[in-house]
Formats: sequence, C-alpha cells, structure tokens
Amino acid sequence: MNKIKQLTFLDHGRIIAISDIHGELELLKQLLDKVHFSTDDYLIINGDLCEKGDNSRAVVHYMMELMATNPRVHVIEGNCDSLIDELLMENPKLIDYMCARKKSIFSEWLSQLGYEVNKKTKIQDVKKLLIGHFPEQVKWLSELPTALYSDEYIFVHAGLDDIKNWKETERETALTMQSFLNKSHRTGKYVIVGHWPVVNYEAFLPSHNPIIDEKKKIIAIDGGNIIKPEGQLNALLIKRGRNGDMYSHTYVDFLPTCKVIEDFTAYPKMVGSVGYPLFEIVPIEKGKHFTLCQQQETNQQLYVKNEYIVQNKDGSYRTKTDVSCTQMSVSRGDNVAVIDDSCTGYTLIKKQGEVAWIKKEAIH
Ligand SMILES: [Mn+2]
Repeated sequence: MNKIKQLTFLDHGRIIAISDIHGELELLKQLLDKVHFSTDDYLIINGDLCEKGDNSRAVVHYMMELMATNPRVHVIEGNCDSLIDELLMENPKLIDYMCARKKSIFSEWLSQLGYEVNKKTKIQDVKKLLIGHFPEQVKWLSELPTALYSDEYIFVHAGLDDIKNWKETERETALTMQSFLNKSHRTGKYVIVGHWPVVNYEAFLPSHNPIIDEKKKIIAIDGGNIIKPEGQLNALLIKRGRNGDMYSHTYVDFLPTCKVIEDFTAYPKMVGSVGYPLFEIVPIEKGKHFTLCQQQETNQQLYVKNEYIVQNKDGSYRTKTDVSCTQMSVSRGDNVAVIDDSCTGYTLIKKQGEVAWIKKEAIH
C-alpha cells in the first residue's frame, strides 16, 4: 500500500475509533453525542463510510466538514469507499454495480442529478458527470489513506499481512482481508480494524462489542451495523495515560428497547451461536422451543430455536440466518433491546451488545 499517514497522539486525552458507518449518518451523530465527542478528542473513522445504508453522501459530507475544521479528525478508506477508484479507472463493471445497488453513494449522486444508469451507459460518461458535479467529494474519497499509524497503533480497515514490514501489505489485502483476528501480525503495535463483524467470531455468548486481543495485539471493532439486523455502531474509546492506555466502548443501534418485568434464569447448557458462514446443522433432538443440533463444520452441539431451522432441497438442514443459541439471565428492571419477538416461548434480545434468548414472560 502506498497511501499511509503517520500520526502523533498526545499522551493524554482520548482517541475515539469508529468503523463501518455504511451511510448511517443518524447513528454516527447519535454515537458522537453519546461519547460527548469534542474537539479535544482524536477521532478516527476506520473505513467503510459508504454503501449499504441510506445516506452515504451525507456521511461523506459530514466527515469532510468535520475534518476541515478539526485537525484531530482522520478518516481511512474501506473497501466500500475505494470503489471511487473503479470510477476513476473507468472500470465498466461499475455500471453493473450501479444498476444493481441502489443503496450506494453513486446512486445517490446520480439520482440527485436526475440521471439514470442502465446497462448501456458508458462508464466514461458517468465519470465525467460525477467529477463535474462532485469534484471535492471524489477527490477526498480517492485520497483517503489506507492506513494511519502512530508509535502505538495502526489503523487499517481489514487487516495486515504477517510480514516484516507491514507497509508492504497490498492495499487490496488491507481493505478486504477476512477475519483478521484469526490471523496474526508482527508490527509490535496494536492494530485496530473494522470490516469483519465481530459477531462472526466464535464465542460462548454472541456479542457485537469490540474484541481486544492483548496477545495478538488486535482490536476488532465492527459491530455489524447494517450488515446484521441486530448489529450496532461501536465506538472504541482509548483513554490515553502516562501509565498506559485504557480501553472502553459504547454503541448505538436502531433496536426498540423495553424493561424486564420478571427475573429469568438461563439454561446454562445453552451457549454459542450459529453464524456466518457455518449455517449447516444436523438436528439431534427436537424440543418444544429449541432443537439440539450438531453444527456440521465444528461438531459443536447447540440449541437452535425451532423457527430458525430450515430444510435444504437435498433434505439436510441449516439455520435461515445467524442466530444466537444462548440463553441469558436477566433481572427485573434491566433494559434490553428486542431483536425477535415473533417466536414461541422465547424472545431474542440484546443486552449490552450481547445477543441471547429469554423467556417471553420476562418482558410481557
Ligand atoms: Mn468493509
């Protein structure tokens, strides 16, 4: 990669890292409010401002303004933002993408101009049009660094190769590498990444909260905003101090919340989850609400909510989507977010970023 920028952080104050906003301006604003973001803070946006959500254009505009007035605000590119290069390089495949993808900065720009693309549109014409109308935005997006680094941290969207000089990681790899937490690096610094929803990593209790791996020196912060229906936009908060940095986090999401009205004690054997991309399961014992299943690739035994089990054409089984197989104890007065209240007996909830089933009576 060649777009790399060096930063120096003061040894006091706060670094806020947010990734994978995907066009959700409202969530971004809510999150900045929630953490009381001020001009004393460093703010790093770890890529994927654009695509998949409703308002990529506005997120870009908002971040451009914030950066113009605050030297402590920095943005790096994600794979979704780097699509701007396909426009500049006149890649004809981008036309197909624009035709298929309505939730995209390109579609937003073009519809603002009242211009409609079809399969026969020439990429050269679209390039000319967009550069003509949105020159600053196009330039800003195309010049975003791939990585930022300081003495202590490296910020990159997806990951780095495990090589002597991390700067020799290909840009494509840095932007698209999958499940970096299952890999390693030898930079000696903490590497902070988004891109791969943390809930995809296997866990006892499925969670969208940032994962800090002290051994590997990796912090993964993608809360699955937009990509997962129960996902969230995370803020990693790094409190700088002379005796070392302290980490905490918070998040916002769109889920409705309610109060627990009756205590519920979880069945302790119900842990884990079925998640992307390991959806194949073999039912072992059907229960009234949950079926004990064996997850094919891992041989783990999990309790899958019956409504989430579907049969493939060849007669085998899988879950219809990611789903928690965990129960969680809750107490009267707890605040929980409701993810799925449509099943029998149990409701799927999120509490402090963690996703689990509770008895319906606990909230009804
Ligand atoms: Mn990404």
